[in-house]
Amino acid sequence: MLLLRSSPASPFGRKVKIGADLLGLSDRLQVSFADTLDPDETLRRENPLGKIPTLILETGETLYDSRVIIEYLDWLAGGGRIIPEGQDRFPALRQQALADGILDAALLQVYEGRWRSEERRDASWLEYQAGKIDRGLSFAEERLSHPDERIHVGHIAQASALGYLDLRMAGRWREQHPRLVAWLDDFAKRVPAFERTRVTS
Ligand SMILES: N[C@@H](CCC(=O)N[C@@H](CS)C(=O)NCC(=O)O)C(=O)O
Repeated sequence: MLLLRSSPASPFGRKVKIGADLLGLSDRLQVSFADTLDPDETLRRENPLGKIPTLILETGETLYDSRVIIEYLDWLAGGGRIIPEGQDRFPALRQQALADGILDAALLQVYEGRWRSEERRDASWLEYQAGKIDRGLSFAEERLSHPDERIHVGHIAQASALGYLDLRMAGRWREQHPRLVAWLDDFAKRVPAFERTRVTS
Protein backbone atom coordinates (compact mmCIF):
# COMPACT_ATOMS: atom_id res chain seq x y z
CA MET A 1 0.00 0.00 0.00
CA LEU A 2 1.20 3.51 -0.79
CA LEU A 3 0.73 6.02 2.00
CA LEU A 4 -0.10 9.60 1.09
CA ARG A 5 0.57 12.10 3.86
CA SER A 6 -1.78 14.98 3.20
CA SER A 7 -4.74 16.92 4.55
CA PRO A 8 -8.27 17.16 3.19
CA ALA A 9 -7.93 20.84 2.21
CA SER A 10 -4.48 20.61 0.61
CA PRO A 11 -4.83 21.58 -3.06
CA PHE A 12 -1.56 19.87 -3.93
CA GLY A 13 -2.81 16.74 -2.15
CA ARG A 14 -6.06 17.03 -4.09
CA LYS A 15 -4.08 17.07 -7.34
CA VAL A 16 -2.48 13.76 -6.37
CA LYS A 17 -5.79 12.20 -5.24
CA ILE A 18 -7.53 13.14 -8.51
CA GLY A 19 -4.57 11.84 -10.49
CA ALA A 20 -4.56 8.53 -8.59
CA ASP A 21 -8.29 8.13 -9.20
CA LEU A 22 -7.93 8.74 -12.94
CA LEU A 23 -5.10 6.22 -13.05
CA GLY A 24 -7.19 3.59 -11.24
CA LEU A 25 -4.75 3.59 -8.33
CA SER A 26 -6.98 4.90 -5.53
CA ASP A 27 -7.26 1.42 -4.02
CA ARG A 28 -3.49 1.28 -3.62
CA LEU A 29 -3.33 4.68 -1.97
CA GLN A 30 -4.06 5.12 1.70
CA VAL A 31 -4.37 8.73 2.79
CA SER A 32 -3.08 9.65 6.23
CA PHE A 33 -3.58 13.07 7.76
CA ALA A 34 -0.40 15.05 8.37
CA ASP A 35 -0.31 18.20 10.47
CA THR A 36 2.36 20.45 8.97
CA LEU A 37 2.34 22.66 12.09
CA ASP A 38 3.03 19.87 14.59
CA PRO A 39 6.77 19.74 15.42
CA ASP A 40 6.42 16.06 16.47
CA GLU A 41 4.83 15.02 13.16
CA THR A 42 6.74 12.19 11.49
CA LEU A 43 6.18 14.19 8.29
CA ARG A 44 9.24 16.26 9.16
CA ARG A 45 11.36 13.12 8.98
CA GLU A 46 9.57 11.78 5.92
CA ASN A 47 10.06 15.06 4.07
CA PRO A 48 12.65 17.50 5.47
CA LEU A 49 10.56 20.36 4.09
CA GLY A 50 7.66 19.25 6.26
CA LYS A 51 5.26 19.76 3.35
CA ILE A 52 2.29 17.84 2.06
CA PRO A 53 1.67 15.89 -0.04
CA THR A 54 4.41 13.36 0.68
CA LEU A 55 4.18 9.78 -0.56
CA ILE A 56 5.64 6.83 1.36
CA LEU A 57 6.37 3.88 -0.89
CA GLU A 58 6.13 0.21 0.10
CA THR A 59 9.94 0.19 0.37
CA GLY A 60 9.78 2.97 2.99
CA GLU A 61 11.30 5.44 0.53
CA THR A 62 9.48 8.77 0.35
CA LEU A 63 8.64 10.94 -2.62
CA TYR A 64 7.74 14.63 -2.84
CA ASP A 65 6.57 17.00 -4.12
CA SER A 66 3.17 16.63 -5.84
CA ARG A 67 4.75 16.77 -9.30
CA VAL A 68 7.17 13.95 -8.51
CA ILE A 69 4.39 11.91 -6.89
CA ILE A 70 2.16 12.28 -9.95
CA GLU A 71 5.07 11.37 -12.22
CA TYR A 72 5.60 8.23 -10.09
CA LEU A 73 1.90 7.26 -10.14
CA ASP A 74 1.73 7.75 -13.90
CA TRP A 75 4.79 5.52 -14.30
CA LEU A 76 3.21 2.92 -11.99
CA ALA A 77 0.10 2.89 -14.18
CA GLY A 78 2.13 2.19 -17.30
CA GLY A 79 3.31 5.67 -18.27
CA GLY A 80 1.94 8.35 -20.56
CA ARG A 81 -1.51 8.18 -18.99
CA ILE A 82 -1.97 11.59 -17.37
CA ILE A 83 1.46 12.97 -18.27
CA PRO A 84 1.50 13.04 -22.06
CA GLU A 85 4.54 11.84 -23.94
CA GLY A 86 6.37 13.51 -26.82
CA GLN A 87 5.72 17.12 -27.71
CA ASP A 88 2.40 17.29 -25.88
CA ARG A 89 4.25 16.79 -22.60
CA PHE A 90 5.55 20.32 -22.42
CA PRO A 91 2.34 22.36 -22.64
CA ALA A 92 0.78 19.96 -20.10
CA LEU A 93 3.71 20.38 -17.69
CA ARG A 94 3.70 24.14 -18.21
CA GLN A 95 -0.01 24.26 -17.41
CA GLN A 96 0.76 22.34 -14.23
CA ALA A 97 3.62 24.73 -13.38
CA LEU A 98 1.33 27.74 -13.89
CA ALA A 99 -1.45 26.27 -11.74
CA ASP A 100 1.05 25.29 -9.03
CA GLY A 101 2.47 28.83 -9.13
CA ILE A 102 -1.02 30.28 -8.69
CA LEU A 103 -1.40 27.97 -5.70
CA ASP A 104 1.97 28.95 -4.23
CA ALA A 105 0.93 32.62 -4.42
CA ALA A 106 -2.50 31.90 -2.91
CA LEU A 107 -0.94 29.89 -0.08
CA LEU A 108 1.49 32.72 0.69
CA GLN A 109 -1.49 35.05 0.97
CA VAL A 110 -3.28 32.61 3.27
CA TYR A 111 -0.15 32.10 5.41
CA GLU A 112 0.33 35.88 5.71
CA GLY A 113 -3.12 35.95 7.33
CA ARG A 114 -2.39 32.94 9.54
CA TRP A 115 1.12 33.75 10.71
CA ARG A 116 1.08 37.52 11.04
CA SER A 117 -1.12 39.66 13.23
CA GLU A 118 -3.18 42.22 11.32
CA GLU A 119 -0.83 45.13 11.98
CA ARG A 120 2.20 43.18 10.72
CA ARG A 121 0.60 42.13 7.43
CA ASP A 122 2.17 43.65 4.37
CA ALA A 123 -0.38 44.91 1.82
CA SER A 124 2.24 45.33 -0.91
CA TRP A 125 3.37 41.71 -0.46
CA LEU A 126 -0.23 40.51 -0.67
CA GLU A 127 -0.72 42.61 -3.79
CA TYR A 128 2.47 41.23 -5.30
CA GLN A 129 1.09 37.70 -4.86
CA ALA A 130 -2.33 38.79 -6.16
CA GLY A 131 -0.63 39.93 -9.38
CA LYS A 132 0.72 36.41 -9.96
CA ILE A 133 -2.74 34.93 -9.43
CA ASP A 134 -4.48 37.48 -11.70
CA ARG A 135 -1.97 37.16 -14.53
CA GLY A 136 -1.94 33.37 -14.17
CA LEU A 137 -5.73 33.15 -14.39
CA SER A 138 -5.81 35.43 -17.44
CA PHE A 139 -3.17 33.34 -19.19
CA ALA A 140 -5.03 30.12 -18.30
CA GLU A 141 -8.28 31.57 -19.65
CA GLU A 142 -6.61 32.51 -22.95
CA ARG A 143 -5.34 28.95 -23.40
CA LEU A 144 -8.35 26.85 -22.51
CA SER A 145 -8.11 23.27 -23.67
CA HIS A 146 -10.42 21.80 -26.27
CA PRO A 147 -13.34 20.07 -24.49
CA ASP A 148 -12.44 16.73 -26.16
CA GLU A 149 -8.79 16.82 -25.09
CA ARG A 150 -7.75 13.86 -22.96
CA ILE A 151 -7.48 14.86 -19.30
CA HIS A 152 -3.88 15.38 -18.24
CA VAL A 153 -1.89 16.67 -15.29
CA GLY A 154 -2.18 20.29 -16.46
CA HIS A 155 -5.98 20.12 -16.31
CA ILE A 156 -5.90 18.38 -12.92
CA ALA A 157 -3.58 21.03 -11.49
CA GLN A 158 -5.67 23.86 -12.94
CA ALA A 159 -8.89 22.46 -11.45
CA SER A 160 -7.19 21.99 -8.06
CA ALA A 161 -5.95 25.58 -8.12
CA LEU A 162 -9.40 26.97 -8.99
CA GLY A 163 -10.94 24.79 -6.29
CA TYR A 164 -8.55 26.25 -3.74
CA LEU A 165 -9.40 29.82 -4.80
CA ASP A 166 -13.05 28.88 -4.27
CA LEU A 167 -12.28 27.49 -0.83
CA ARG A 168 -9.98 30.18 0.55
CA MET A 169 -10.68 33.28 -1.58
CA ALA A 170 -14.48 33.02 -1.66
CA GLY A 171 -14.47 32.31 -5.40
CA ARG A 172 -13.69 35.96 -6.22
CA TRP A 173 -11.90 34.85 -9.41
CA ARG A 174 -15.19 33.74 -10.92
CA GLU A 175 -16.57 37.15 -11.87
CA GLN A 176 -13.55 38.08 -14.00
CA HIS A 177 -13.13 34.67 -15.62
CA PRO A 178 -16.44 33.27 -16.92
CA ARG A 179 -14.75 31.01 -19.47
CA LEU A 180 -12.62 29.43 -16.75
CA VAL A 181 -15.79 28.89 -14.71
CA ALA A 182 -17.34 27.02 -17.65
CA TRP A 183 -14.13 25.06 -18.09
CA LEU A 184 -14.16 24.02 -14.41
CA ASP A 185 -17.82 22.96 -14.62
CA ASP A 186 -16.97 20.77 -17.60
CA PHE A 187 -13.93 19.33 -15.80
CA ALA A 188 -16.08 18.47 -12.77
CA LYS A 189 -18.52 16.60 -15.04
CA ARG A 190 -15.75 14.64 -16.73
CA VAL A 191 -13.76 13.89 -13.56
CA PRO A 192 -15.97 12.72 -10.65
CA ALA A 193 -12.96 12.67 -8.30
CA PHE A 194 -12.99 16.47 -8.38
CA GLU A 195 -16.30 16.61 -6.49
CA ARG A 196 -15.35 13.68 -4.30
CA THR A 197 -12.26 15.53 -3.09
CA ARG A 198 -14.04 18.85 -2.45
CA VAL A 199 -13.98 20.17 1.12
CA THR A 200 -15.83 23.12 2.61
CA SER A 201 -13.42 24.21 5.33
N1 LIG B 1 5.56 22.31 -4.46
C1 LIG B 1 4.85 21.57 -3.43
C2 LIG B 1 4.00 22.50 -2.60
C3 LIG B 1 3.38 21.80 -1.41
C4 LIG B 1 2.80 22.77 -0.41
O1 LIG B 1 3.07 23.99 -0.44
N2 LIG B 1 1.99 22.22 0.50
C5 LIG B 1 1.45 23.03 1.58
C6 LIG B 1 0.02 22.57 1.92
S1 LIG B 1 -1.06 22.59 0.53
C7 LIG B 1 2.29 22.82 2.81
O2 LIG B 1 2.76 21.73 3.05
N3 LIG B 1 2.45 23.88 3.61
C8 LIG B 1 3.17 23.84 4.84
C9 LIG B 1 4.52 24.49 4.71
O3 LIG B 1 4.79 25.18 3.70
O4 LIG B 1 5.30 24.34 5.65
C10 LIG B 1 4.02 20.45 -4.09
O5 LIG B 1 3.77 20.53 -5.30
O6 LIG B 1 3.69 19.46 -3.43
